[in-house]
Amino acid sequence: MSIETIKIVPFDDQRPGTSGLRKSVKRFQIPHYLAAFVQSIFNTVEDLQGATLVLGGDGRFYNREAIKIILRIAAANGVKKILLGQSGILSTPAVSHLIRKYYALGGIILSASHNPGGPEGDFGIKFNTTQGEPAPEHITERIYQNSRIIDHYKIAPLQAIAMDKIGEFSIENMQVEIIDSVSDYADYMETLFDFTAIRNLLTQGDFKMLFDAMNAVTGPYAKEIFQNRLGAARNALMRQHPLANFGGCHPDPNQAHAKELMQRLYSPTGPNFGAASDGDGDRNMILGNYFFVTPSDSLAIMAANASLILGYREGIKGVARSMPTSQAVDRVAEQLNIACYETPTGWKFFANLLDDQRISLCGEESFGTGSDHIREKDGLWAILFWLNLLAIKQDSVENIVRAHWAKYGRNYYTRHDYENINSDAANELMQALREKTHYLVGHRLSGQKIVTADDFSYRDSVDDSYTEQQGIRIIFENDSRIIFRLSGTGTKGATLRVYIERYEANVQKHDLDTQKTLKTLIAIANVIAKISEYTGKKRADVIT
Ligand code: VG1
Ligand code: CO
Repeated sequence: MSIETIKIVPFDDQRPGTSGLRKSVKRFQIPHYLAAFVQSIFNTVEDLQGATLVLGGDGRFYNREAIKIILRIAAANGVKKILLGQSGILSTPAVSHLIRKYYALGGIILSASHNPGGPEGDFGIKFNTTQGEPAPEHITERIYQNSRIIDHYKIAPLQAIAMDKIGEFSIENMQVEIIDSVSDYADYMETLFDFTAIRNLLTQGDFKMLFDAMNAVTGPYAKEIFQNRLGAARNALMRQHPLANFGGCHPDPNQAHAKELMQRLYSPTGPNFGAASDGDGDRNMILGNYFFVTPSDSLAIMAANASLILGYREGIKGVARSMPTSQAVDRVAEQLNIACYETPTGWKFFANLLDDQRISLCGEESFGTGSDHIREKDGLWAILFWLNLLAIKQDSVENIVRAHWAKYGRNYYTRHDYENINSDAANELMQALREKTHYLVGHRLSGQKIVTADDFSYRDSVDDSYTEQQGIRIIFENDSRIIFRLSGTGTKGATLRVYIERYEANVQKHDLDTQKTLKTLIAIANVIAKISEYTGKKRADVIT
């Protein structure tokens, strides 16, 4: 063995955020930066010797270079086998699935998800553990503490690494198996959904779908699943070829960043169903003709209809949503008489509830939905769920959503993001709000009494772990909510997210414009948090 030990000075900025370590590509390209973090993961993880790991990424700029470095470090650290996606490509949900299917010790995912890519864009790295879930906070914190003191890493010598062909090779004593990125995942989807019913929907009659892969990782998955296995038309996919810079766009499936898809759905001759996924394939946006489904509503509708779907026929055990996600799913859980958990933002907080079989479905307002089938949110899974539902109901997306509102009421919902603001100002804004919460309860604003004002904290009911400062909540007696938190995935300055929600039971009032009907709450949010003063911005940069 000719393993080299490279001495380094540790970096001080490797604390993982909401979803792994995310930095600019430029930062990751600094000599030893990526290697130091990878070695910190390996120093932290137990049972690494002789283990199997899954490795892959969303194909963004620096994906291949990072994989070569990681393979050499893994070989030097006693890993026995790496399952590597062909050409270095694996979506986040596919990694989670592969870890579970092949009983791997864990996996490394290379992605900055919805953040832009390319030499001027972002890169990221995330470690998932044995059940396929994002490492919990006590592990990410240990990785971070290690990264602050690490003074060397071990690496196998440079060698040519061919990752484009299915097959096997070795690096020192480690075996690398290049696997098809798509087939295991696609096979698994066939066990959860009625592919025959979906195929009939897509091939008989005049139903049309359009999927926007945003030039990100889901292109090859969508081609295999929607076209090869389900018979979708040739023109059912757009931006299907993965590009290292995502065509210069934000691979974020929302109304602001999937403009062309929106335009094509908002047309009299447009498709019946539209959908998009993000950089690493874990997010989803669902559209009908002239109709946008909020992610919070999507979760609620899935929960209400789960027992119709093959993989969930036994019924669902419970549901969970992240705290800022609208309370639409809570109403479904109440009707079904199942538990509904409220967790901090980030998928890792669902993992224990899924492992302990307390919940079957979970989701976030940020276009993320998933279930106990894996331990990540899953974009294509959510889209297949909707297609399966449409095939069963033989009705439009809009009618399904409206019927849901008629039964449960509608939670009007919006999120306003103020991006790239000064970090000190953002922290001051949050601190000032935190102090205000102490005397807001009992006050009336626009006629509504505030019943809760706090900084959300969470105690995990499975392992008792505790997490604080997860967002300021202001909750009114009529269930309206204003929530403020700072993003943990951005790489430039700070991003303030303001989440606004109002419940409307009256079906006569389910056709209002979201921004207009939430206007008063939006104004209250601005005044309470002094948003314009702290951020210098008159309006949000992105409204979803
Ligand atoms: C955002 C979303 C959060 C999501 C996270 C990772 O985090 O708000 O709900 O779990 O991104 O999603 P933040 O801290 O920026 O608000 V992904 O698709 O980047 O893996
Ligand atoms: Co993502």
